[in-house]
Amino acid sequence: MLPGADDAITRNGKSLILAYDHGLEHGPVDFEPNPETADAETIFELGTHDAVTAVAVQKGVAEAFYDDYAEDVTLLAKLNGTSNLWMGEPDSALNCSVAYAAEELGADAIGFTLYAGTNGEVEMAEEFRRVQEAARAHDLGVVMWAYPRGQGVKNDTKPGVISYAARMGLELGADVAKIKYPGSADAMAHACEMAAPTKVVMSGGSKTDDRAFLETVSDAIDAGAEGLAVGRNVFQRDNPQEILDALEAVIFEEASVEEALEHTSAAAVADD
Ligand code: FBP
Repeated sequence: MLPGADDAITRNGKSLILAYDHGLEHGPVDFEPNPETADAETIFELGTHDAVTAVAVQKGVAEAFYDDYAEDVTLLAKLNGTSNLWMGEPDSALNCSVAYAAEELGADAIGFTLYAGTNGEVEMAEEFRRVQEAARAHDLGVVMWAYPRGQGVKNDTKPGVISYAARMGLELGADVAKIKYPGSADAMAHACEMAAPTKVVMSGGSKTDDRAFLETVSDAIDAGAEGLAVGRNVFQRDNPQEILDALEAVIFEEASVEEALEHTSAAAVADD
């Protein structure tokens, strides 16, 4: 971890990364709950919300859409990724170089998925080494999608697996490790301690209701996470702006979940 390397993707030391690589990782099915989100412009518009500190996309989406948002949105270029159609051991193709991300796309940070526990872990870690060192040379922050999975991993959200993933972020030189929530605030706190000084952001996961989602985010922040990297829990909602307002309150304004819920329509309905 290089002190300050995550500055470009934080606001007052906290971050909310809007992840939008789902078209590659999961396919168009992820856009079905909110069909206009198939259009990346919808996401870049959300990226202009004050709460969003960076938008994470693959190279092709950045090439097609980022120019119009370069003034208002910080770009995190996700360098590797694989479709859900791939049936082999978990692996992730390097789709974009660090130099291309920095010089052609205008990225401020890069993202890289590392599947510890897969048969391809050694090759992925070697690739991460090349990417991490190139990112240093280009002054780009490094976010590791630290997702243990594959034959070596029976339960990918077990506390010991998640703290191991977080620690790998530190060991391999990530500035930020993006990890799944390990089920409790204590386990999240332990994972954050194991990663330090590498920062930790919580991965959003599949869509849950407003209260459950905000409670998990709030627990993660209280446990020491720097913030959140989230996709479906924002863009699959009927009103993504509202949940961004609520997340801004929890992540940046130390609001309680009750206070944050005031930003959502669920609260408005309850008041009627
Ligand atoms: P979500 O908040 O929608 O879970 O997005 C976070 C993310 O890491 C995305 O960047 C990625 O596309 C997706 O999750 C991968 O999910 P998984 O590999 O668990 O299916």
